[in-house]
Amino acid sequence: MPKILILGACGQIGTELTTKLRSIHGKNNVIASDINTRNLELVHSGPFEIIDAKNFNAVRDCCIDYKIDTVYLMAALLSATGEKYPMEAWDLNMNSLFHVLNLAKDGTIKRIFWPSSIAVFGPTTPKVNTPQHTICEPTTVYGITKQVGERWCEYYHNKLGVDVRSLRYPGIISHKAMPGGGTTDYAVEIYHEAIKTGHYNCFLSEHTELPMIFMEDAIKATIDLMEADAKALSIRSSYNLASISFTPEDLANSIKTHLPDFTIEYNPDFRQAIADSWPSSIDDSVAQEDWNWSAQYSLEAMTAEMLQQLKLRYK
Ligand code: AKB
Repeated sequence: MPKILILGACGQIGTELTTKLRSIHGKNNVIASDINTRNLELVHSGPFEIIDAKNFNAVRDCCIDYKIDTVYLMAALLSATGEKYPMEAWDLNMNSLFHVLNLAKDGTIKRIFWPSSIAVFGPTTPKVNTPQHTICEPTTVYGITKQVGERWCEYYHNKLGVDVRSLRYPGIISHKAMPGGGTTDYAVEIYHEAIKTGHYNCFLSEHTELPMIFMEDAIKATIDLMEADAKALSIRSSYNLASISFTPEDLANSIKTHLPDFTIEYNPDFRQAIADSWPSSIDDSVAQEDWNWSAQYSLEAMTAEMLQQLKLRYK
């Protein structure tokens, strides 16, 4: 059984990753940690430690105390927050990565998952079916941290033998924990507002097409990659990952098939420029070839599931 530490476990992905990994490996083999205890359900569902991922000694001591072999580093400041707090984003996103890379280099831990993002791409990247290997000139602080992080992951693998694995996540849509500080967050907020008020004020314009993925698929991709045979992996920077691409208008229309009275208005803010710098669709054929990746959820299936789950929550 692997012994796993999740840093940033109370966030949008960490919450569901922790639950899934505990169901696979047993709750006592999956240590959840975050900077605070904001998700009480998670805190009480198995071992939990308060850890600031920027604090090397705290991360190292936890790895030693629990004899951790695998770390999922999910703590990060995302694109919109990164523009407001550039130095904080650099500090958290880079130093937490160096801490776990160095723990693997020293042999304290054996395997790392680190999320990258479609934010590594920029306005000079081909926008449609963005290839695995292409121009990456990100224009956001978050994108810069992810691009630099990818280079360091590949360096630590090639030069120092570190088993680090990574995915370039698209926007992730889920109904459990809310995302925070991202540009793709509109695609989660819209479902909550559709159920709560029947109206959404969208911060992106109606034709802004972005790559997205439903949480179930994102978790499956993460676990499949971590379970893949190391010899099959040709990418040690970060794999392109694709599922569905849609615009706010497409999403509103899919909600209207269930809630015909739903209305939407568009008032783009500073996040529009971030979205405009990102691809509209991603080519993930290398992930398909190396570790058999394929997504399950369509926009229609995701909308049906999101609305059903949120109706139960808000009823
Ligand atoms: C964001 O919008 O910042 C994130 C991402 C695409 O990495 N969801």
